[in-house]
Amino acid sequence: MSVYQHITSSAKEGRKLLAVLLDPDHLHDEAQLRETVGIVHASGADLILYGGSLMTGAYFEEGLKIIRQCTHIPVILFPGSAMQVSPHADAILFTSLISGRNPEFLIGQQVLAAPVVKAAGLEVIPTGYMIVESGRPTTASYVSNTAPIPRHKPEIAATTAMAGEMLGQLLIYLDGGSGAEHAVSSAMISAVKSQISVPLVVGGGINTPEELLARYEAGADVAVVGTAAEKDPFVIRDMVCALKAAY
Ligand code: 1GP
Repeated sequence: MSVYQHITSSAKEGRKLLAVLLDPDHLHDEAQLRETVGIVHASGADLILYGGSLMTGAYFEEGLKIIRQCTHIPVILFPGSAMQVSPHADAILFTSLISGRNPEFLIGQQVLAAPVVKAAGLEVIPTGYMIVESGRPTTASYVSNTAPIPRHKPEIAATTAMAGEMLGQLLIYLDGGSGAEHAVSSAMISAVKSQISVPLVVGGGINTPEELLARYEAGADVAVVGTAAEKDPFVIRDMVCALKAAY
């Protein structure tokens, strides 16, 4: 089964998925990365996303190989730029930043990445990526030089997601950005979910099992947790417990 089939069949059956985002810029100590991945693996998380908005170190490929040694959880690249492509992953979120109006992140980086992605033989998951204002500027919004969707405008998010699906995107990713002060609101998640038929991914600022369940309740099919897992990987164990008890 492909990674995308796994996501769609889970969404159809109402099985919520938990994805852990590992950022090579933050986890560049080998011992720490091995320990984190070991805990994520033992916790029973469903997916690993790998990538970041910046790439300050040269640790990308090395880190990916270590993750593969430590777990069989599918690894999906979540690249901040065309530089973050590797054959050592299972799939790639081939994102277009549809909430923004910066051609570089709508199509520019994708043109540069396309031949590399093809040569890598990765499973490609076309993804409509939307950044949502979350209380303070995030790296994703700053680096992409785009205005996030206003937090209290669910209708803008919903119509943007509709357009993304009509353009052929197979996933919609609503992201408050890494370390978001406020996670994407339930109102926005349910507004988007009501207008699309492809699976919905939600991330940014989800730090507790309660915040996680609220995102699923509102309509997220996949929730992404990064910063909280970097601070304390055991939070993933607590989140998986809460998820299993609720669904
Ligand atoms: C960021 O959605 C991810 O792109 C995860 O965000 O680091 O806030 O969990 P956090």
